[in-house]
Amino acid sequence: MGIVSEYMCDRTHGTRHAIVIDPADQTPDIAANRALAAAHAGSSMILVGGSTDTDMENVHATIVAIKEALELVSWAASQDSDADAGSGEIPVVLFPQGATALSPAADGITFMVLMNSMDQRFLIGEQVKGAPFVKEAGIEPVSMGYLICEPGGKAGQVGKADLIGPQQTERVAAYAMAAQFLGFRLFYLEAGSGAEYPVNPALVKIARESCDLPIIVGGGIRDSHAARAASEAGADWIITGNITEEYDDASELQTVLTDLISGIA
Ligand code: 1GP
Repeated sequence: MGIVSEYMCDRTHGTRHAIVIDPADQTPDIAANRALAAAHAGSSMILVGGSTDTDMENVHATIVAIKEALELVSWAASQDSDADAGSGEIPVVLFPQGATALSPAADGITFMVLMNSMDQRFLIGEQVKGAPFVKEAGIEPVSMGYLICEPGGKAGQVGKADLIGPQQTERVAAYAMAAQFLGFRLFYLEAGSGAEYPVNPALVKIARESCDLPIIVGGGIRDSHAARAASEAGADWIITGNITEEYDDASELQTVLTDLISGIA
């Protein structure tokens, strides 16, 4: 197992938090400031990706800016024993829309199958297209079963997902088992970025009971209450995207994320 895989699959920490940065929505500098605020608030990973309008150029520039910012803070912390340490240690991982939005600067990539897509492209097409780049660049792939639940948002539409309803526990159980049997390392339950409501905690709970994989939950989580509900249902990772983009002021964002993370720690 590679370093990023080991880090993401380590279930001894309790629930951890990660932000997702969409390079289509912000400049690399703003992304870097937001990533820093998240790291200071206690986030454990930065995912970079989006459903539309990302390409090699904006993804690469964003990842380079984030990594430089985190490294600088890490270096400063190593020079000053009173400083807030640890921010430089968190991985920056690709969470791509497809094979045309990759960067060799990433620490790893969630190498995913959109399990409930009706489109061959998201089941195996993009993966085959992107594999040579991932190999050549030496980016660590972490295989992931990705399942989109209602309301699904843009990810559901773009990915042509046959969405999982909030009460479809047996369906989720079967997908979770299949994800494990297929050898995936992670299982992600997605409600869609900006979703009006997050994944039903009952679906998280049945996924937890049906496989041994780390469970990632994202989409529509905007406060500590929703984060806690997912965490208590068995989520290993809570992902937030949109709330990160609502704050231009880094210290305000840090406060909001600190509150959200305190709900799951
Ligand atoms: C990324 O869906 C998450 O997978 C992010 O969702 O933007 O709603 O936090 P939000």
